[in-house]
Amino acid sequence: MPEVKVYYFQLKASAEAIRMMLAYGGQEFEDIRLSNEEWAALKPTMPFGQLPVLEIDGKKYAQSVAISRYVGRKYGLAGKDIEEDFQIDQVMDFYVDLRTRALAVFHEKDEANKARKQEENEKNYYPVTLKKLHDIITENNGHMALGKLTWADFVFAGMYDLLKVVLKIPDIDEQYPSFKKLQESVLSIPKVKAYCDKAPKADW
Ligand SMILES: N[C@@H](CCC(=O)N[C@@H](CS)C(=O)NCC(=O)O)C(=O)O
Repeated sequence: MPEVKVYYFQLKASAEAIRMMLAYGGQEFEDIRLSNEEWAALKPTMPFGQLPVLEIDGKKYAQSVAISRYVGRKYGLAGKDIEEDFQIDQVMDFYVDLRTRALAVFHEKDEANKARKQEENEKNYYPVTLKKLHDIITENNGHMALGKLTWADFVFAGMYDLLKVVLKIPDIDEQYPSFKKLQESVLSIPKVKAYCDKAPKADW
């Protein structure tokens, strides 16, 4: 078995899908959760100076979605041809647009800008985008694409707790019930559940 390490912070966020898929694939891995001080020393050694990073037998792989796609392919969580892969990728890109926009507000330092962007998203962007995503998941039998479990479901499930924090929609589980159901369906896969039960606790 290859020697596998996942480097990230003491969070689930964008590393959790990778950790859960490794568990799903029965791959043992070293779950390295860095403090800010440890990260400062390691940052120059990482491909893009950011995390998460997956290391396999000393080779480092970066970018959370690219890693998730790669690990997903390894464990039978991708499409059967390039057309099916496209179905997964287009929903993933739609989801990444949402994530990027929400995180931009979350990280905004200027309070006035933050409030303005949040209001704009709440008025014009989140309702349309979240409804679309909810409809996609509903039409796909509770999944992101192809009507079945794929690596995109792991990305959604792993990030959902953080997404809730950054979107600031208190009743999101009730407004878009497919989201919570999708997360629960991934987290209840026996090998994934076994990993989650043992993993260090993190809110998001
Ligand atoms: N597009 C990248 C974004 C990576 C990213 O922004 N990572 C953050 C944590 S989520 C990070 O490494 N921050 C610390 C730093 O930039 O020094 C991905 O999805 O992996």
